[in-house]
Amino acid sequence: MKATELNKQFELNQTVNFQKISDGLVKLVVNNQFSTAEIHLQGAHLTSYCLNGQEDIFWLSPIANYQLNKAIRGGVPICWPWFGKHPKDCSLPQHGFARTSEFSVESIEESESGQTMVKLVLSSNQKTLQVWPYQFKLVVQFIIGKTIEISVITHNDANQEFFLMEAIHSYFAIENIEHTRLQGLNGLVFFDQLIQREEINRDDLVSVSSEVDAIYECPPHQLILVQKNKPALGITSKHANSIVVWNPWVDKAASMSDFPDDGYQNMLCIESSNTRSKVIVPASHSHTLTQIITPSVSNE
Ligand code: TA6
Repeated sequence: MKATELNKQFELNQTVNFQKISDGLVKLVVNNQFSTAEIHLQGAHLTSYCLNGQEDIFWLSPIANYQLNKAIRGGVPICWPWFGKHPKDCSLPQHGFARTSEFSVESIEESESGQTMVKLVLSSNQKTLQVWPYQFKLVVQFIIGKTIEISVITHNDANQEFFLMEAIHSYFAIENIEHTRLQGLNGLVFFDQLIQREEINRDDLVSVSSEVDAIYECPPHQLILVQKNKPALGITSKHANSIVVWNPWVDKAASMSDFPDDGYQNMLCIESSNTRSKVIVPASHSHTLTQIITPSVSNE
């Protein structure tokens, strides 16, 4: 549906506006009393969230692609219904097909407390059934206010159970990666994707000084992202069996055409996810993965 039609259908006292980007792509801009956000209908891909008057919580590549069937580099891509390479067919897109699929708008509402609640939906179709043979309805829900809550809600409309892997693949904006720590992963087992081996993390404050691609198992509900000159940020996960921590560092950053060579210094991916073991969704049941970001928390 075009931006003009969407603006007519979902006019919400000037707090939401649909804008045409390019290539027929449309993004939703939310501007309420607490914060602003931008969500692309392709992939239900959030690319910005700021408390009013403050800096963006998320990192977005300045050389990202905005094209049909291309994932945007940065913000919060939704990896679904698989994570990483497809387990059987490497010709299929990495991280599943949700992030390059066209979502439609199910609803946009304002809560009594002034939050904006957006639901975008992708239902199984001929194209998805060719790569993933199950009937489904995928809803990505955003609750935008003093915090931002992102939920990936999978409805199994098939007559059999299915398995899935998924990640809310959040790129957090970092002032300086060398002065950044991630608190709360002490003692956890993690799978190091770079050396394909399980390790145990012994640091309560995880730092990054080289390429990291780690999948932490059975994470705590809340992590805290600590930076030198910025408020500590709370990252809460619900129904996640893993947390992925990724920074490409120098060489991998240079190898990506949509990622600035020095971009690794100002981003860190912290992903609420189900990647170390598959999620089983029984027929006619649903599963919800959630990440809640609180822009300023105490890290005492
Ligand atoms: O979440 C970490 C990861 O799986 C890395 O291995 C890296 O591939 C990253 O995702 C980005 O993947 P993308 O397909 O968006 O380039």
